[in-house]
Amino acid sequence: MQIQLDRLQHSVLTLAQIGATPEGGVSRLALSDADKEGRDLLVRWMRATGLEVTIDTMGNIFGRRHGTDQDAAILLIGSHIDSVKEGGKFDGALGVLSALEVVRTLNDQQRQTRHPIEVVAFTNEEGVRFPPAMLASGVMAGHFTLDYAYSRTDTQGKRFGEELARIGYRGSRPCTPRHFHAYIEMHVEQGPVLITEGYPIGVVEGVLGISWSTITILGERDHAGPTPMAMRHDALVAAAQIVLAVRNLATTFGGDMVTTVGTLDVEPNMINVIPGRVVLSVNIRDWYDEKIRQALTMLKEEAARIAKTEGVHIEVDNYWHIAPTHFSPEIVAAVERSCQKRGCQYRKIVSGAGHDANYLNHVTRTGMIFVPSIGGKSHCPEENTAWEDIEKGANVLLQTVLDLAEA
Ligand code: HGY
Ligand code: MN
Ligand code: MN
Repeated sequence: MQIQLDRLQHSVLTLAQIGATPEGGVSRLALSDADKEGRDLLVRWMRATGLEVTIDTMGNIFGRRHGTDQDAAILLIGSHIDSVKEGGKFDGALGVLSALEVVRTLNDQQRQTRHPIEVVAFTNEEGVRFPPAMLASGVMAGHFTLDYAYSRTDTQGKRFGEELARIGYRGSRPCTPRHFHAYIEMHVEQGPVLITEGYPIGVVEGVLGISWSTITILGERDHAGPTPMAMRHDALVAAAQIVLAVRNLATTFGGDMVTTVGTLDVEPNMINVIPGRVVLSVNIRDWYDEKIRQALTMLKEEAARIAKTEGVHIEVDNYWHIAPTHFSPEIVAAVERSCQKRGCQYRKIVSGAGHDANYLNHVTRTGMIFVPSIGGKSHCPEENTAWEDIEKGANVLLQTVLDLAEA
């Protein structure tokens, strides 16, 4: 039994038209009009595939295919369809649409499974409009309350709960764990390992731990002309030292550690005014939780030193932390067996990118299947994966479903 690549390709390219950017990427920020349009299309496709669609209180979309044993645990397969701004057409969408393609293939072959199968699209995996990331899977895993999630606001002050209702996806089903058998997520690697080493499949063993912080620097806004240098409390000069300190954490700790300042807002951001306030984001990731915590402590100490030297006030708000994820050895083995059955070359791999699978791993046995990213690129319009690799990945997902759902 093989998936139908042309059908999967058509679905991916059709969804990619929604929020398409001129450079060939997609902007489908969570709960935006483009996200709603993508959701509506997915729900239409699910219904056309004979799936029973339900929406939960976080807007997660579930398409259910009944099994022969209604009491059997649910095999959950999927990912997310929200994107970063000007992201790629495969991040998230490929996992949801490959899961749908698996169900379409089972339908074509009239194959029944003992376990029910549900295709899922999780809300706000990216967390770029409403931080933190993986918010909806995090609510399901009990790591965030519904109130916390609904209260998250974007830079325009719009609240998550209201935006979810506005797009018509504030469902009634509680966003809580159900009787799940396992969760499998197919995803592009978003890094350079598989493409460099020439493997079409990555059997994912886990995900780096992630820590997100906001650093606010309060200096003194003043005239850029008559203010002598010795009198200045320049928030941006302090911020610049923080940015370098963040990068140097990775150099100091080495190993898998990656550190990023992705956003930096300067106020009032005018050529003739000494910046009075700067807000920047800090993203620290590593395979060892202790190293993440040590890095954060080191950064806070560095910030205190910079604050003193520059005569500014610095606040570090570490608002999100998810420990490194180790996926279920049973599911990792099931994915590995599928590769062997399908004759696919693979290598074990750890994910540097966060996924809803991080939180599902707290709810049920979880595993992931990676396919290569050309040039290792992602979260940008250049994100791309060869269709023959996508075909292999989707067939490994199909095989894993046949085995776990007991076709
Ligand atoms: O940030 C991440 O790793 C994910 O893409 N949200
Ligand atoms: Mn993703
Ligand atoms: Mn992403």
